[in-house]
Amino acid sequence: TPAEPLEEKGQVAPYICQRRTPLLHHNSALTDALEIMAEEAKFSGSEVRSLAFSRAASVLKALPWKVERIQQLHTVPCIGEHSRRILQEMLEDGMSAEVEKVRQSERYRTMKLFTKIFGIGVKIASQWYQEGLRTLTDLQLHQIKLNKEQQAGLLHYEDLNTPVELWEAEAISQVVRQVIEQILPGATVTLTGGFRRGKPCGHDVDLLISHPSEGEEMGLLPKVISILDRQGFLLYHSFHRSSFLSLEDEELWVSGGSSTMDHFERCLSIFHLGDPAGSRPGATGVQKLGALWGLARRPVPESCAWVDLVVTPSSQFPFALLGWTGSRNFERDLRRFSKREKKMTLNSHGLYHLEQKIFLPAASEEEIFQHLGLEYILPEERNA
Ligand code: 8DG
Ligand code: MN
Ligand code: MN
Repeated sequence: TPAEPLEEKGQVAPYICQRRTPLLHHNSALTDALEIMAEEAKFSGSEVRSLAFSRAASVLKALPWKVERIQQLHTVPCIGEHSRRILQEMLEDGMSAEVEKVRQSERYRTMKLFTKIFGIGVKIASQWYQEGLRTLTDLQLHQIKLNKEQQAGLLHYEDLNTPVELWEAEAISQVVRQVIEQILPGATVTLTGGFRRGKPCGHDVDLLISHPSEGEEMGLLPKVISILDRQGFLLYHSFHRSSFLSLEDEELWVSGGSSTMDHFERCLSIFHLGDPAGSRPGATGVQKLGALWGLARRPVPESCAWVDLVVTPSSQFPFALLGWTGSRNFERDLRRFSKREKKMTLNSHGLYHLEQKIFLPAASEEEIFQHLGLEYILPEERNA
């Protein structure tokens, strides 16, 4: 039986996956403040505190009205004491001294700078901070050791931290589509991640690749990457297993024991985009794509973006689509809801009933929501 839409009863549902969270909402000043606190908590190594602030921000994004007084939040779930205190400050004074102090702090600013280098997490960043490092130049001066991914992240720091626009994401999808069409006709390339949720820009491009007949997609990724690389589109790439899986999950979800390249389902790459002057957003779709093709052969990188390429067999496609569309907050609660409320394990490979010990197949995202007894939430409503 499908769940009742809670919002019709004037209540706000406790799980993010039971709520509709639009991209544009009525409480940005408040959610920005809470998200800074969430980030700061993460920087200090407190995941739990970070999650609490993040959940409080998410619930405010789902409210179809602007919060004016703290009393209005009386029946709204997921707002802890600390969040409430900050919201009260914001509502009464128009700003929160605590949030401002964080925003200005040297530690917060430095941690933000360092964690924006791809592959640098909180642990390494705070180590550097403790050693007295403060700028990207400091990293070079101290000849800090970095792995290949981090080096690429640092080398292209400015470009990679410049948001990717929708038209660029679409042009990249089109390039990948054309390459794949040569190797495996009928294969599909779907733009997922934030762009599928209606965001006009993002930090990367998430592409999901599949083929309607199961098994055809095997071994596709290395071939695609090698062609893209040969054509000069890639500044960097590395293959990964689909993460998010614990070792025991791995046995459950990933069949076939081959550990060859064929088994890598994901490739993280930096795509070369050409210079901004040659690829103006005003141009038509074909012109843009042409500019992209033409400029990509230039020797000097002018602009680039992270591209996440993921391959999925068709039977897992709806699960991968749901898993890679995000947002991260939405995904986290979807999995938490499945486990806690339905005794099911959900990931981007499938849905498993822990008590009945069966996999629940699905031909669409809608069917996955049905299995979970949840009302369907459109991608545009998953911006938690
Ligand atoms: P943005 O890039 O526009 O800033 O936002 P986004 O598209 O929502 O964020 P993202 O970091 O690109 O993540 C998109 C979704 O992909 C997110 O819901 C989580 C999911 N995801 C990863 N890494 C992995 C992974 O290794 N395995 C699986 N299954 N999902 C992943 O980001
Ligand atoms: Mn993304
Ligand atoms: Mn991504």
